[in-house]
Amino acid sequence: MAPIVLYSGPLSMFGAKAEIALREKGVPFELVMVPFAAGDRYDPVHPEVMRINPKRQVPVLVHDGLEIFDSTLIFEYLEDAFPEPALWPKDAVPRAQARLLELKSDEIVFMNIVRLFGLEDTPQHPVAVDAVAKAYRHYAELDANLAGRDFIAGAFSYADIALFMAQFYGERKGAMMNETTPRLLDWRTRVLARPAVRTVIGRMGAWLTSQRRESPGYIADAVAASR
Ligand SMILES: N[C@@H](CCC(=O)N[C@@H](CS)C(=O)NCC(=O)O)C(=O)O
Repeated sequence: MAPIVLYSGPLSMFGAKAEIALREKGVPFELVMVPFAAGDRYDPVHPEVMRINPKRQVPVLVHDGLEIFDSTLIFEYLEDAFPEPALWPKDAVPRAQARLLELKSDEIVFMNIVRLFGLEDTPQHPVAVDAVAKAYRHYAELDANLAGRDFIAGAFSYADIALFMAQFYGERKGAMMNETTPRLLDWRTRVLARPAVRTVIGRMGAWLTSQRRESPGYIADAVAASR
């Protein structure tokens, strides 16, 4: 079987989702880092990304003749192709609930965080206030949901990977998790302790530092370990 190739980018939160999943599965892969334009506006230029993904976005995954894009679709392929260790719950209802949580991280938490891009220095801007309020509303729901659980869908799952990456951007852009959601803070510590997560987030933090950009304090150990 040909090795998996993952096209990602140094600051790609969706690429990081796919890479963390590959590492959690213990599947060997080749990582191609696609150069991005400066700032947070991405501009992948790799010819393979442009050929495979009409949206010109990373992540893109190539495996044995299969060429797919979109981090959530990549999760589904990895689960089908490499069932162990399982990263979705087994039964239909908890599985659907976990998938919904994964989708909400991308499409509710992260989409509100995207609204903060460019407003980092004007947190009182009405758009920023609204975006943070919406992200916090979701954090509060997740915090309540974590009562009696270590991870947001029970066992560690793709839903945790997606939320971890969304909140990482929230931390950088002004929707930081705080003591009003203490279970989420503990959850974050648990997720960050996973070697797959530490590796990917540590390298991302080191990249930010190399560009003289700030990286959240809570990943400092992972960044130091990645050097
Ligand atoms: N829904 C897609 C989103 C992918 C995405 O937005 N990728 C960003 C990098 S994190 C990108 O390549 N953006 C470049 C662009 O939109 O031109 C996924 O889950 O993979």
